[in-house]
Amino acid sequence: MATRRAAKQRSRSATTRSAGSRSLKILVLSGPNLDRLGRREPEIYGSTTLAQIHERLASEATARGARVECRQSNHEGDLVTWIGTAGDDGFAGIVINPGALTHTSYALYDAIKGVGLPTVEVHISKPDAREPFRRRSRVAPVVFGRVAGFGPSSYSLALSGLLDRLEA
Ligand code: DHK
Repeated sequence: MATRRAAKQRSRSATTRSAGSRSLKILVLSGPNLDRLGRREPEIYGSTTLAQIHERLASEATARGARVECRQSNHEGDLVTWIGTAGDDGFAGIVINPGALTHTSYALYDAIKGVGLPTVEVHISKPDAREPFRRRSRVAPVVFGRVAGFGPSSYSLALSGLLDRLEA
């Protein structure tokens, strides 16, 4: 009896382990100045902090049987490196808010194109309705979707759309 219980237990933990390793892992990146969310221009970006956004994404991913790893850097090179190694690191897709690098970075364009993972571009605000320089996104041609203007929910909508696509 004890032996059967032990065998059942072993098989359950194997299932859990393999379900865990099967679950989709998404890389969530935020670029320059997004570490200041909650304090930075609250009339544009709101009062939610990046840590709160990350917590919400983690629970939304868990609810869908997926996982997120959330990172922020003020340095373009960090983002380029993280994107470039995302496939090798087992990520199935990327959600990225490149901050102002959206409008300038050919390096991010190349990194996203090169890694070949489905990527969603996210903005908290609606850049098209702001200064003219924000109307151009350098990464737009290499992402499969863009979400902007929903405040912190932009990240959640992007994650949801990415998981829908990966599960399809
Ligand atoms: C964030 C930034 O930091 C800006 O440079 C972009 C984006 C817009 C956002 O809305 O999340 O222009």
